[in-house]
Amino acid sequence: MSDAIQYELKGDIAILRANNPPVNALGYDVRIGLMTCMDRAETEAKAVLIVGGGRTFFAGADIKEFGKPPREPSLPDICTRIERSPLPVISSLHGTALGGGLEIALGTHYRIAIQSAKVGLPEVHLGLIPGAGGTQRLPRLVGVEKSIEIITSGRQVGAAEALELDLIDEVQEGDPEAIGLAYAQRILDAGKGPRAVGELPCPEVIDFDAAYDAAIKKGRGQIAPATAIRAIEVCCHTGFDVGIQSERQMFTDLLKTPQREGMIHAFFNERAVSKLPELKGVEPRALKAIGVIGGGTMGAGIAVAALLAGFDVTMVERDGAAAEAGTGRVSGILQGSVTRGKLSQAKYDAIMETEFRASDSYDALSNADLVIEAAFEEMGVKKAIFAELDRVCKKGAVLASNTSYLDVNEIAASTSRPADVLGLHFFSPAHVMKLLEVVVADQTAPEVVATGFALGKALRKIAVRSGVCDGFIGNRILKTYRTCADHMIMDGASPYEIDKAMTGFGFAMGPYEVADLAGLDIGWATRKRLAPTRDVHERVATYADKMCEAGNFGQKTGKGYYVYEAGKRGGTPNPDVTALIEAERADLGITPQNFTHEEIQRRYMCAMVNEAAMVVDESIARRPLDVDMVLLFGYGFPRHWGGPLKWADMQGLDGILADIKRYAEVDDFFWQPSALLERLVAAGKNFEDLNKGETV
Ligand code: T1G
Repeated sequence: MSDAIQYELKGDIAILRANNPPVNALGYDVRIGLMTCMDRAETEAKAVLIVGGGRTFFAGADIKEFGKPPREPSLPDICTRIERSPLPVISSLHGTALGGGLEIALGTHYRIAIQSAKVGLPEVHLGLIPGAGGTQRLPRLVGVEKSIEIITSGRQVGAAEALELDLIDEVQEGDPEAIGLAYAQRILDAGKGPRAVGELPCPEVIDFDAAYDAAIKKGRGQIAPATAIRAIEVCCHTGFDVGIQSERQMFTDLLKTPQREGMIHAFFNERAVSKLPELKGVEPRALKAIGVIGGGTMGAGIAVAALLAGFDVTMVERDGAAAEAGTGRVSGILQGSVTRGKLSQAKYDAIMETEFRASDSYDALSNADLVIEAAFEEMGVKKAIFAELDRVCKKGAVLASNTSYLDVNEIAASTSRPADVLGLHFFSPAHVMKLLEVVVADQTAPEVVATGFALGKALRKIAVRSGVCDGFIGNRILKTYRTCADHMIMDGASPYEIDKAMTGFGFAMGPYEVADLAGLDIGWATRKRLAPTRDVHERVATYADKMCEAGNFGQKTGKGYYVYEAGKRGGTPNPDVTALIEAERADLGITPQNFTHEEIQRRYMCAMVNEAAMVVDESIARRPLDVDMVLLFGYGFPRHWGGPLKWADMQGLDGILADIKRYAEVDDFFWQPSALLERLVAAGKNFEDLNKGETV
């Protein structure tokens, strides 16, 4: 028998210790172990202590088992088995008692935790709801409102808050097993017996329909949070056993949904994406002192991300005034963290006094282990900077550019050490956005690539390897699906319909709301940059240039696709834009056609998938999952779809290819089917097959 649960009798107390590293997931062996050890304890002990070995209490069901045939015993049965034991059962929590882990603890009669322990029911992040009694026991302990907030947010609750909520009984410092044993002995000495949460009275009733509707609206298409509210509602109207059955039914229904498949795809691949086979055994270079060139929005954000990760940061600007301004931006961002309680004043002072400095001299970078250039997006400027870095930086220093589309090979060629050069493309705001594109140039050395990923890990980013092309992975694909949207505008759709359709798909903002936020001048500059080499067959809307020529850059000027009023969230459609679009259609002799939301979504997604397939086919992205993670963590792609290529697999690649070919009958320049997409359809394979290492 496996020792996934280790059994030890200490006096009158049977210890059931989880032994399933790394996170004591409640896989089959662990579940069998819990059942058999409970049986054994009841033959010889007077109390039971359940505790996690290693770094954490159970961190939840084994997510790898989802989608496979279920194997008894189920988690709900184990929780009920524990709760109905004639012996008092105590759980001692440390690390992260999440999902089924917390549900096991809720099935025990008493709960103690160490100060750093965290608990939670994050199932909604997997497209699920708690499926082992969480929606029935939690409300009986902490009430309905707090249960709805904890379950629909999926957030982690610290030990102190859990104590306040009566979710746990005691918080103590020390070894989880030792404090658990002492607590169990005190319970025995006090003559206390089992105390079943499931037998507590049903909690208060609230307006569940209103709560459900609010969850649907907030979920932007996600169904799990709203479903959890219905499960909690059952808890308020029926007995425990009926409630458990209803919860189980809702849980198993959600197991079958594409959203569960998409979100678990995201869960595993946000971890897998930074684990590149080519870097196995490759040691990154040591990183302690980081240089940042440029103290603008990006440079300051990068500096803050590095400072908060504990690095020593030297910022270099062109002169004293700019260095001072950059320092002001850094301190402003950090002060915001202090105000929000995310950073202590003492830590802020330490950072600003000893860990951060700004200079107007490149000589200040002579000791930097890695320098990130975040200066003006112009190749001449970059080359001059890298020539300086080549002169002053020590041997072995990694030289990185934060460029968002320029050729990193050309930048590397401006130094005598191209093997030490790579791109580190952060996303604004750099201290918030999780995505980091690690752009690998032709001569970048493997240990330099490994250093880029080590930096990403230290900054708690999702680092994705990208090859060199215009826009790398994300911006290249963005340009294509934005162009597709512009074509739909020329053909009859309005920017506002497109925004509405894509927020209906699950995006937080539509493409034109995003453009207004980022600044329309960015796209304008790109169109001007690419104009000299533009193919004559390319359809380019000129109304957007007219908006920019009039100085309408979006939120920063108060007017773009939308008109923004001071102090008001969001904007209202700008009638000038509609007039410009109609005039351009008339000039081109276009009779506008209607687009349904479904048609807008389908075309937009087909364009995204098609370009993404080309990005994979050209090895700019190593695998389809790499593209999925870029879109999830850098472009607000709805997580419940898993990413554009996971979405494509779930829709069926043959249908997507057929639609692209149909669109190509009207515009065979923009709609050129990806050769990879055609090979996959011909072979009856999909993008997930490529993620598993298959080739076509
Ligand atoms: N199942 C399987 N593998 C898991 C896992 C899990 N629950 N949690 C983590 N792993 C793997 C992970 O893929 C990685 O593998 C390694 O463990 C270390 O994880 C019935 C149905 C616990 C906070 O959602 O939030 O219970 O990449 O890198 O940063 O109601 O892992 O090394 O091969 O993330 O220290 C509910 C998910 C499940 C918790 C630790 N529980 N996990 O973070 O390490 S559903 C969760 C996490 C459920 C019941 C329902 C985090 C962590 P590899 P890591 P970490």
